[in-house]
Amino acid sequence: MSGNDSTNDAAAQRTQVAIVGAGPAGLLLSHLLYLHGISSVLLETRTRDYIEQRVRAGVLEHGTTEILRQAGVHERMDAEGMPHEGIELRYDQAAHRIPMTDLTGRRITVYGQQEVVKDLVAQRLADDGDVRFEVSDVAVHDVDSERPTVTFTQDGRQHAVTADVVAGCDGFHGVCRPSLGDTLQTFVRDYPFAWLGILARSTPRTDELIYASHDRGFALYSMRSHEVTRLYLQVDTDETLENWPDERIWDELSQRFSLDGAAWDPGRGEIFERGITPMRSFVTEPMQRGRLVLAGDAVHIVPPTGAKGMNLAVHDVWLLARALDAWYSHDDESLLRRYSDDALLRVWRAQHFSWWMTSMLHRFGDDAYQRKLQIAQLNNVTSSTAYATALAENYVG
Ligand code: FAS
Ligand code: PHB
Repeated sequence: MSGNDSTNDAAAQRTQVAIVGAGPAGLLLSHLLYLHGISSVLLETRTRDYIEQRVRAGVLEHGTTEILRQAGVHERMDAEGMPHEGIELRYDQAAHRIPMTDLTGRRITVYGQQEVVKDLVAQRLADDGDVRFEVSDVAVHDVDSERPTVTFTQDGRQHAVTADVVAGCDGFHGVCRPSLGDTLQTFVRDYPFAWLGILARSTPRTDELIYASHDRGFALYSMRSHEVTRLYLQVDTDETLENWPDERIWDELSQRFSLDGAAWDPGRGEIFERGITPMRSFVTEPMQRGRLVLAGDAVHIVPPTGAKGMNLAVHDVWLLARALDAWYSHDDESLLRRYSDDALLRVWRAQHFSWWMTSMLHRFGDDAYQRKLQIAQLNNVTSSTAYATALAENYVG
């Protein structure tokens, strides 16, 4: 077969929505469109195993669990997810519970992002969804036309998918954002620290999450099940996992979670997953151009302190699916035209909340004034119902 045969073989497939990226955003969008009777092709560079094992977010806000229930992909979440009604703020050697459900009537659900991904992949495949794993050389073309196209390579052959709309759900390092062209504006804030995250085989010692603001730095106690804990430590941006053997991780966590002047043992166990995540706030505006629309981490990033990343991605695609349904079902393009404006209202609210939680809880070097402000803020939040309610409303979503 000659070199150009593969090109000739690439018959341009036709679909309504071409989706780039099979993270929570792309997978949920593909499923929501299916429920509306809208066809899509979903392209993913990684393998199915890889995306289903990738450890990331852990907290589903109220709105996200409602969207997943309405979409019919909630069975395992409801069976295995852990409903939580409060969080604990720990500072100055004392524990302070924020009774979120008492204050808002809503709760969060602790259920790993990779579990959401597994549920969505299973549902798409059960519905014969067109999901292409291990593609490469993905490129977006003609986004200002009425027939944008996505080209890619799979199994050594070039392919092309022509659509009415291209949805860029390919995360922060994806290829779609640059196609927004030079009209876009980016807003960035980098933080002088990162998070070292671990998964450990250990029975959780608490029923709820603990956010600890210690003079040595921030720490977070979370979980994935009754047998696995998820813990994070604030570390310097240039830290490496090699500098953090298990013993050092556990000792540092014990110090940062200390109570009443004594170290607090988070429950040691085998650490079977670890990683370091940089912390940044990032937004691109607008989130669309012509027939290209972006959703999730492809167009915004929040520091995970507010547990908003994945929840924002879910909200974006819920708005986008609703807009595309109005366009296809009623020839009403108004929601699609204002998708970016509508999504950015919630994006910026989550940006502010994530920045506020990050600024309140992390150590910023030896800035003694900042530390005093943080303690004053924490005293406010843990003594004022109004302040606690504001935190709870933003956290539960
Ligand atoms: P994703 O990045 O999840 O998915 C994008 C997908 O596109 C990926 O599968 C990628 O392989 C694929 N892709 C990339 N380029 C492509 C191309 N050219 N062609 C085709 N496919 C392509 N959020 C929290 O709330 N709490 C946390 O603790 C937390 N921890 C995180 C840790 C890390 C290391 C990272 C990176 C993020 C973390 N987040 C956390 C945020 C995270 O959960 C995101 O908000 C969430 O994954 C967003 O989902 P998507 O927008 O679908 O993007
Ligand atoms: C998690 O469980 O991974 C988690 C929980 C809360 C956060 C961030 C991450 O703010």
